[in-house]
Amino acid sequence: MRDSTELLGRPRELRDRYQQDGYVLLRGILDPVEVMRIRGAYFSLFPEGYLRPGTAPAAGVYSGQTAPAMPHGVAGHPAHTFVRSAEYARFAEAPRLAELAEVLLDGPVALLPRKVLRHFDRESKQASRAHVDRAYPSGGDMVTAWITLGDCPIDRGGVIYLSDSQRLPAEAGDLERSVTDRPYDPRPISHDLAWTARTVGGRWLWTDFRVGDVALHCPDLIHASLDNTTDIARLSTDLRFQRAEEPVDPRWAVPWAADDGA
Ligand SMILES: O=C(O)CCC(=O)C(=O)O
Repeated sequence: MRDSTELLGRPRELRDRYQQDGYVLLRGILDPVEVMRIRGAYFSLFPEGYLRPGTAPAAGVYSGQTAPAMPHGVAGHPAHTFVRSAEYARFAEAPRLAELAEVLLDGPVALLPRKVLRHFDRESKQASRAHVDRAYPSGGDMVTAWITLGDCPIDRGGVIYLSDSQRLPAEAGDLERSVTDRPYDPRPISHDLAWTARTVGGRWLWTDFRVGDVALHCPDLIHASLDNTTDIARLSTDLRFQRAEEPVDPRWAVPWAADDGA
């Protein structure tokens, strides 16, 4: 990924870069101590045994056990609880993030209440399929902030972007959805990322994310995430901002649950 941190403080150039690339990667814009505090608060919610004994919650070192019993993000799972906490709300509502979204969307923005928390450990054998956020309606023009909650080097499975895919005609993704492990779901393009790049064109762009970094992408940029092949849990949040004057899709006006179907 191209690093656009040098454009902070030059709003017009940052917006131009976002429009050109479909994303901007900004290094070190959040306080690492605060981000690690949030990471620690989340992992503190897990039952004893989930984290490796003797390690701090903020380290998020997976013990190899598969607790908790319920799937990620459904009622009763720590992610479901955490996205409803005042602590997480304060983090998500940081003025720094909304200010950046205002620069990219060129006007006042609103943070959508449906804020997603993604946690993948090695055992989950899960990552995000290639998709565009436009396929998950939330209203009009919007920008997604992908925030790593802790370091996320490539082997921990961060977000990746398919270069220039935001320029594809809207129908391109629909036409190509022939290789998918979710044939009943028209939203993901494919679980096969190599096939997606070969078919749609472009290169997958990646980076080693460090705590404090944020990537912001437009709703038409194809993105996915990689497998976590390490013992350290990967944790991130997706925050979506849209122009303040636009109506909010009711599905995005309520807190996220992994099984809400939105
Ligand atoms: O963090 C990831 O794996 C990507 C999540 C994502 O793109 C989404 O929730 O729309």
